[in-house]
Formats: sequence, structure tokens, C-alpha cells
Amino acid sequence: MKKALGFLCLVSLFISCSKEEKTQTPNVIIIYADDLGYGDVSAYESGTLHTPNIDRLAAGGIKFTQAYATSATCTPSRFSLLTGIYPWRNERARVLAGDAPLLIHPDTTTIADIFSSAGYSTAVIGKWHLGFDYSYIMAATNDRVPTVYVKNKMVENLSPDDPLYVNYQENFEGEPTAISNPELMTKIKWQHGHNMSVHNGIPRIGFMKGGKSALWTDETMYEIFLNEVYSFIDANRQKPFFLYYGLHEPHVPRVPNEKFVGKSGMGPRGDAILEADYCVGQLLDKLGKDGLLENTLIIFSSDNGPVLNDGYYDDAVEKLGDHTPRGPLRGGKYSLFEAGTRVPFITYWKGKINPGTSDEMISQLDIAASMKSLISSGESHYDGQNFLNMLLGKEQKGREELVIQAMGRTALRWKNWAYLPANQGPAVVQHVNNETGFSMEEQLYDLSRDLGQNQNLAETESEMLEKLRNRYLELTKR
Ligand code: NG6
Ligand code: CA
Repeated sequence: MKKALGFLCLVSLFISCSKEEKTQTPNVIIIYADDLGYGDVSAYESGTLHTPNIDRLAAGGIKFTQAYATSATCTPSRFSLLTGIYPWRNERARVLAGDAPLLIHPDTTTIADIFSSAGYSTAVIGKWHLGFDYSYIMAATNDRVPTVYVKNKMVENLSPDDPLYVNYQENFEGEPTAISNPELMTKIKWQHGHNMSVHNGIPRIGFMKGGKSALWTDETMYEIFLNEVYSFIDANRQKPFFLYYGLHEPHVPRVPNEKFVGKSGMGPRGDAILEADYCVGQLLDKLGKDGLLENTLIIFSSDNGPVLNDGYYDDAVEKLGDHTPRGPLRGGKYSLFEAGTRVPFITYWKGKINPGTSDEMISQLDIAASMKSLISSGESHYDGQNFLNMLLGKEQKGREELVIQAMGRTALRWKNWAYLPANQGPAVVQHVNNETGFSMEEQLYDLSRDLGQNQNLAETESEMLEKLRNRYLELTKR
């Protein structure tokens, strides 16, 4: 009996030990949506579109109202999220093609390296790659060739008898395109760009040839990635893991599964957001069932602001109705105005984070540094700062200043001010119809009084203008 008790004690000691260890090193999941706007999440802007599962995160976690992607497009934002380095420090951190060479220098310590060195299993599933133990991704974006899944750096299901060729400059002889064979576009037609190779009834950016057995079906992409996520969690439940889960929605081409078609009443863009929301719900349910929710920090965000017409005829503009993807902000994807980079950002950790809202400024640039602090120690990582306590709701002291970027131009957020230097370039992105914020006049906005950036105070607040201009020049000096 004594022996048995001793054994029991040992067992419970072991359980409490491992529990304790687990508490100190939680799993971390970053869910990163693609082109999801500040007002696309109903926890941010209660309107016509309902995102009940993302709202579940917000209701049980911290909803940040001043959280920023580093850039108003995808590649640069992801570059910064993974490295903690401002994208404008790297000339090549611009929207990349599906055959682009390595962007992050191998000597850089990425967020995956930070976790790996602390004994975590790491994986990237969905959109984008780099330095993880396991990867299951698309090569670039869902509108760019090659339209194949890449598993651990190899094209999945590729047959040696039918190699895959990619070229972004010219077509392969005899291969059809959206221009030569418009009848191939059975699902969506291109509006601007996107008129090269056609796959699955959808025209894309870039030319490709062959690799037929490896080509994906857009409608099942959500499920393929979700199943990969489940498998990774199942395989790593005994040790801490870091998962970067890149949702492909609502980036173009918006081709949601039939489960979601027609469900938003807003056409494919709204339906694609519901598909993304569903995936978030499925992931939460899975973690709940597996008893992992209490031991997993989830960070949900988006890589840049919203866009309606991003190159296909998909009714995004026509069926928008009253929905406001940019919320109360000005601009959108490609923009230096707030809606370009201010995005939904939620942290969730069941039982660990007291639900609330934070109006403090934070950037995705700070995630790597904050994770470093979570699993070991440290106050910074390249340009990123440690805001772990704020992410966990224990402190309310965010960034004082931040440089944001859109299409190679930069601007400054400082306290409640936004300073946009004089910039050459179009005021509105052609076809897309999003305002860029580019102007030959300097712009200065007081966001505490004018969140919609309607009143340029550059002339009336000349002292503030000069102060912020100087600070901007100092920070962005290369
Ligand atoms: C643009 C594409 C757009 C989208 C974007 C990248 C055209 C005309 N437009 O060049 O559709 O793919 O690149 O989006 O080709 S991002 O969210 O991945 O940055
Ligand atoms: Ca994007």
C-alpha cells in the first residue's frame, strides 16, 4: 500500500512538474490572415459581416485597437513578423514572385530560430515559409504561379515524368494563357493583371507549364492547411510547439469552398472571410478538445489592410453593401493611411489573459522580441521591442513611435500623431481604388481627434510638423 501511494505521489509529482514546465513554456500559435481589414472582424466593427470565431478570441483575450503590420503589403509585413527587422531596411522586401530567391539572410535570427533554440518544434503552414522544422506552404500567393503546395521545400505530388516550369517574364511555347484562351476562365475573370497562366478556371500572375499532378484546387485549400495544422499539433502535443498558420483568405483569387459560398451575402470576399473565421473556430475547438487551450498563447492578426478589387471580377465592390472593411480608418491595402497597416490584433490564452481591450500602440515587429522574453529573456530583437506583459494584459505601456511602410514609402506614427512625408506617386492605386496617402504635400494628423485622417494639420501645427519630420528623418536614415 505504502509502495502504491509512493508511486501515486511520484506520478502526481511528475504530472504537476510537467504541468508547471508547460506553464512556463506555452505553445504559441500565430494565426495570420491575408488582407483582412480592421473593420472586417465583427469584434472591431459590428456591421453586416459576422466573424463569430475570431470574436471568440477577442471576447476571451485582448483586442488591440492600435496594432500595426509593418507594411501595407504581404511580403514586407511577413518579413518583419518573422525577423523583427523593419522591411525598409531590406530593399528586396517587396511583394515577391513564386520563384523569388531567399529574402531573409541566413545569418538572421528569425522567430522560428528563437523558438527552436528553446527546444520548440516549429512549423509554418499556409502562406509563406522560412527556417522552420516543418513547412507546408504555397510558393507565393494564391494568385501567383506555381499553384502547388510545397512541403519541406519540395513540391508535393510532383511526378518526375512531368516536371514543373515557372517563368514570370515570358510564356512557354504553346501554353495557353487567359489572353489566348479566355474560355479557360470558367470561375473568375481577370480585371487587371492576372492574365497569364490559367489553372482551375482561374487566371494567375506568371507563367507555368507541367507539374499537372501537383496542382492545387483552390476550393479545398482551407481544409488541406487545416488538416496539416491538426497533424502538426497531434505530432507535437508532448513538447512545446510554435506554429505560424498563414490563412490565405481573403486574398485574391477568392474561391471559398462551397460550404461558404453565398453565406455572407457579400459575394466571394465575404464568403472567404467566413471560411477563414471557420478555420479559426476549428482550430480553437481542436485545441479545446485536446486540452491544450490553457497552455497555448494565440496571436491573431493580418498582414495588411483590406482591398476590394485586387485584380479579378469577383463582386467585392458590387456586393459590399454597408460593410466597411477599413472600419473608421482611411485608406486600405497599399496605403500609408491608417487602414493600410492598422489591423485586427488579438492575443488569447485561456485562463492566463484577462479579457479586455488595449488602445496602446504595438507592431508585429515586436512579436519576435516579446516571444524571446516569453521563453527566455531579452528586451529587444533587431528593431522589435519586448511587449510581452502588454500582450498578456499585465501592463499598458506600448510603443511611442513606429515607422510604417506602403509600397516602398514610409511614414511615422508618434504618440497620437501620424506624419506622412512628401511622397511622389499616385494618390489612388489604379483599378484598386485605395488611397495611397502619397502626396507632394507633407501631412500631419492628430488621430486622437481625427481617426479618419480628414484634416491635414501640417500648416497649422508647424512646430509638431517640424518635430516629427526630424524624428522621421532620424529614424529612417540608412
Ligand atoms: C499585386 C497584385 C495583387 C496582389 C498583390 C500582392 C496585380 C495587378 N496585383 O501586384 O493582386 O497579388 O500584388 O498582395 O498583379 S499581397 O497581399 O500578397 O501583398
Ligand atoms: Ca496580404
